[in-house]
Amino acid sequence: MQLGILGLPKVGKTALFNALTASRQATGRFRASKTTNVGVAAVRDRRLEQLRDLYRPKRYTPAQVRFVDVPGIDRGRGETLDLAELRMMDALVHVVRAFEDPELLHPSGGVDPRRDMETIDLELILADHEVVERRLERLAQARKRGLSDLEKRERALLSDRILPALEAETPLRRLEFDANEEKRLRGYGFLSLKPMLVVVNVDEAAVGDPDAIAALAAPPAAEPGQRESAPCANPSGRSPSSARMRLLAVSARLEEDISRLDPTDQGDFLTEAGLDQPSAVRVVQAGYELLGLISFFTVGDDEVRAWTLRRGSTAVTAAGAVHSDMERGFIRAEVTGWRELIDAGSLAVCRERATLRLEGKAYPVRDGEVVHFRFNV
Ligand SMILES: Nc1nc2c(ncn2[C@@H]2O[C@H](COP(=O)(O)OP(=O)(O)OP(=O)(O)O)[C@@H](O)[C@H]2O)c(=O)[nH]1
Ligand SMILES: [Mg+2]
Repeated sequence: MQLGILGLPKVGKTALFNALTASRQATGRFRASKTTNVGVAAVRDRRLEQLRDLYRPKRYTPAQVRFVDVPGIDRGRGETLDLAELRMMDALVHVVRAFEDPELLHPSGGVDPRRDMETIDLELILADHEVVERRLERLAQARKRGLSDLEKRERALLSDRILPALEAETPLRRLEFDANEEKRLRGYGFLSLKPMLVVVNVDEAAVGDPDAIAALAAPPAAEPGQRESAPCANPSGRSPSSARMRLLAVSARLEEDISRLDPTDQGDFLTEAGLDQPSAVRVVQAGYELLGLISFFTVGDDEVRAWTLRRGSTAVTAAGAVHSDMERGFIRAEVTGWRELIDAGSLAVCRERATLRLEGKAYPVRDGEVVHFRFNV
């Protein structure tokens, strides 16, 4: 999974990046940084850690997430987002400032998370708009030679749905597309279509306080009654927008400080701050949810390892994630839950207790399952 961190200047993007990747990139109070930071973080997963402690394997391989922290942009100074980097990301992490600091001026005047969310959304919408216009121009030129059916469908999708939405300043993530349309859109790397996690960078005192971001989760008052207006997660989780947008309150600087402590001390400091998980875990979890990803595990004396899959993937797809031979020669998957395995102490005991099941190719692997593939090539 690749997550792109973006936002206005001086909102705490690099502080968050440092907390997430345990890096020490410079965070600056005075001058906006102009460098893109790239880092990889191992996904911390308590389930996998328990399996590691059970097997004590030669190799321990958690899943990895790549984070890219692009410099903040100041439109007033004619700066533009590092789009090429962001287009390759699976999802975007938009850091908005909610912390007060009289010595750190906000580029747009006062602290206003809602306004900043809209500002950045508009930035993404403009970038997408440019891409659509360019493509439609090309298709218009190609009309002389005649368009293929595929091109006609593409043009219809762009001009009937995508362009009007962008012109109404609606991020594409709020629209619903069927599987075919999604496939057709994939190549564009539309930024406003990417799932978005809004990280609200709050004061240290507000970090454990659920009310800190409650007001942001409500639909904007300016557009009441619009079906597609709710920009954020709602508790029912059913609206199309909520599926592709989440909010998380984080105190980036506090988490950056905690990430630099000795690992054995980190838990106490988190508890004191009213948190049970560090932002590194919460951000990655939100990313998995936004992207519909799950983890399954493979275990053994050689290696205990996490694998990432799209929710709903079948056992044979899971086998392919591990090795193409396993997919080709797939016979059966032996499946149990991570907790059942911890309780039993070994797969052999799981088998005796009948908590290890034999599943076929079409079995949908679930989050947290331990899978052993039987294959023959
Ligand atoms: N008070 C307070 N200050 C913070 C917080 N998070 C970040 N800062 C400070 O804000 C300043 C900017 O932080 P950065 O992480 O460099 O911000 P950035 O978004 O990466 O900035 P650019 O890359 O220059 O756009 C630094 O001095 C941070 O220490 C916070 O939660 N509270
Ligand atoms: Mg920065």
